Order: sequence, then structure tokens, then C-alpha cells
Amino acid sequence: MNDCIFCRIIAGEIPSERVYEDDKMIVIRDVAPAAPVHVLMIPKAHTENIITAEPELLLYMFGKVKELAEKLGVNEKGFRIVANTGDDGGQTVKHLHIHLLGGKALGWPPC
Ligand code: DGP
Repeated sequence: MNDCIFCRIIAGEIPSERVYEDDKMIVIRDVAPAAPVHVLMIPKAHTENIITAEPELLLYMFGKVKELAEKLGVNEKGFRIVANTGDDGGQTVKHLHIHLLGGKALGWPPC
């Protein structure tokens, strides 16, 4: 997936600030943060989004949210996780990623 920006970040071809990494995913700071804490959980194996992903991968990623929220210091006051999916969902990068946002009181609805 040479044309996939997140595959290139995972391969180390494009720099990123990694806050977590294991054999299944990386977690990086978003290049255009929408909140004081804004990271992207990105699986290492390319899959487009929640529709194409194996349920086991989604379970794994969601299972890491608590640990990451604690690591990023947003577990006590709260945070939001978002997975924009497809064109109507506003997904701009077609490699599954889960946004984790926090560090301030977030507005709702998001649009
Ligand atoms: P989405 O709209 O859900 O597909 O969000 C894609 C996010 O990816 C968006 O918040 C900006 C972020 N992003 C895009 N390109 C890069 C990059 O090269 N580096 C980093 N760190 N983030 C990126």
C-alpha cells in the first residue's frame, strides 16, 4: 500500500510522534490536533475501516483505549473516541484509525 499515508508512517517513511506501539498497532499524535490531546490508533495491517476490519482487531483496539487514556492523562476527566467511516462519515484517510480526543470539554454534535 505505497499510496497509503498511514502505511508509510507505519513503515517509518513519514515521521510521526508515536505515543504507543505494539505488534498490532501504532498510536500517533494527529498532525492537525482538534483538541489538546488528539491521537490516532492505527492498525499495522492495512484495512480500510470498521466495515472491512476483522471484529477481533476492533475488539483489540477498543480494549486498549483505557490504557491509552491513562497514559495520555485523560482518563479521569473524560475523552472521546471516533472512527470516521466512509465518505459520509468524513473519513479522509482510507486506512482504519480511531481518534482519541481529550484535554478539554468537547462539543456535541460534532458538525
Ligand atoms: P479522518 O478524517 O478520520 O480520516 O482523519 C484522518 C486524520 O489523519 C486527520 O485528523 C489528520 C490525520 N493525518 C493525516 N495525515 C497525517 C500525517 O501525515 N501524520 C499525522 N500524524 N496525522 C495525519
